Amino acid sequence: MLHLEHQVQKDIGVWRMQLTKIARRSLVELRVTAFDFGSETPRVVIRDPKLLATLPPPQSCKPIGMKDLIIDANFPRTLDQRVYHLGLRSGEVANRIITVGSPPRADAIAVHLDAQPKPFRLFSERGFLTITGRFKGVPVSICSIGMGYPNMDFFVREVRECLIGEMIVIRLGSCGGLRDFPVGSVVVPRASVAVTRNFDYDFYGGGSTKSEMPYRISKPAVADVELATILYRSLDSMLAPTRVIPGVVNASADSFYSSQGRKTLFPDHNSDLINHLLSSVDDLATLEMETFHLFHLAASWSGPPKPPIKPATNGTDGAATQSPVLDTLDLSEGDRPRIRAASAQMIFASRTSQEFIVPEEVERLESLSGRAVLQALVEVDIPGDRLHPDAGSVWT
Ligand code: R1P
Ligand code: URA
Repeated sequence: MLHLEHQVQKDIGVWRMQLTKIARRSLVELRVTAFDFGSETPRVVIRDPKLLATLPPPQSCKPIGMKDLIIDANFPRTLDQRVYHLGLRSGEVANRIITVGSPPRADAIAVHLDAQPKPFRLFSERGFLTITGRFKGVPVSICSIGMGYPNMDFFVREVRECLIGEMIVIRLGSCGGLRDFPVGSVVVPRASVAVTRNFDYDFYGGGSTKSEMPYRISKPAVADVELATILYRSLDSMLAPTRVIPGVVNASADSFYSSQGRKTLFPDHNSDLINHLLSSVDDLATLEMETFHLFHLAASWSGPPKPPIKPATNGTDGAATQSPVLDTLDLSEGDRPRIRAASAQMIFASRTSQEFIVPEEVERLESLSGRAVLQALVEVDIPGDRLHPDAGSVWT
């Protein structure tokens, strides 16, 4: 504990030197509400809305991130507490989130947000776009994250650091259909598997190795059942006559091309991949690139770290000592805020008929599906004590 306090004081000392221009008050007074015990140097995260309000306001036109002074190599943040790639800080992202792949899709969905308060909009230097406002009075965020597992990883981990309480995420993305569903249908998968290129396979030499397969299929990661049910009902009622299909399985690939069985100029050894996937994964219906990682991270997150109880070393009777701040983090399993995830997948490409969706249909589908996802998000019940505080947030 003494060691910890020493480290925290050291960090605060560095901050004090560098932040005096920004916040003319004693940093020792800060209400520090998150600690990371996993790294050698405990990390201090400010979530106190009053303090955050004294830091510079968000600059929606200036990209934030890589050129700012960063104070922690383990979980990089700028001095004004912004995460490194999304550029957000606490109070700029809501508990209920729709995540999409492209900024125009995010903007098309943002049209449905309430006019007041005016939605907050932040583009990060790395191309992540966050729009936060209210839908039917409920705080929501729309996050455009780009493509693939790494971007989903940045999004989930960095948003989780900016949020107090539950994190409810619905991905709205496009996909390829592997069954006879028409393009323009929407799928709500119950689970997803990862399909990854096996880099140990002999791709250059003709693939003679018998022991290695060119692609690997993971075990499934599952959607949150209640969230997926609410999502399906909302899409089904708002998209008619569009077909909405629940309960199938998705595969998230690490390439749009090779590990989705497409032919390019590269020797990808994938001519039999789609048949292999269909025969190996029950109920497989779609291929895209992010859902597995979202479900996997949501399932593996077990809440903020529980503070370790360390024996006292200051000559007392050895009883455990903890600060009042740390005590507030000592949550039992059932109390821990969760990450709950589901996915809505719009079939843009039919891999059976080779059809591709037309642009006018994309526009209609993205807007209607976006509205249905927002509706699903606001129908999810989050107890008041698991909501990020309104005070100091961009949605007040
Ligand atoms: C490929 O074209 C991209 O489209 C799909 C895939 O998952 C991949 O990201 O999703 P989005 O439409 O959300 O980007
Ligand atoms: N997105 C994908 O990842 N694959 C498709 O076939 C269509 C959209």
